[in-house]
Amino acid sequence: MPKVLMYCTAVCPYCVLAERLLRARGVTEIEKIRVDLQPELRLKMMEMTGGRTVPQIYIDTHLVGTYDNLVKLENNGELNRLLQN
Ligand SMILES: N[C@@H](CCC(=O)N[C@@H](CS)C(=O)NCC(=O)O)C(=O)O
Repeated sequence: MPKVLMYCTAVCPYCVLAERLLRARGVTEIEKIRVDLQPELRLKMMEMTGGRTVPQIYIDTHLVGTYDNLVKLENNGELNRLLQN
């Protein structure tokens, strides 16, 4: 199972939805980076992902980005492929 990393905050419905979908696809470990607790990491997140909102998700080195992007991958079958690597 590839490494899954998620930039998130404490109160974030899209982060909850993203985690739910990832867990439904068999992901057991998600490294969470709480950008609300560490504002400097939000800056890093914005630099790395080009996104301002949370969640921002990586599957290994693949930048998924937002929850919307995660759902797109789910709908086109790419999510399972990425998680099988
Ligand atoms: N379309 C985005 C929506 C993400 C979103 O709105 N996240 C909220 C938290 S749940 C956020 O980061 N709000 C802060 C902001 O807009 O600056 C997605 O699919 O991830």
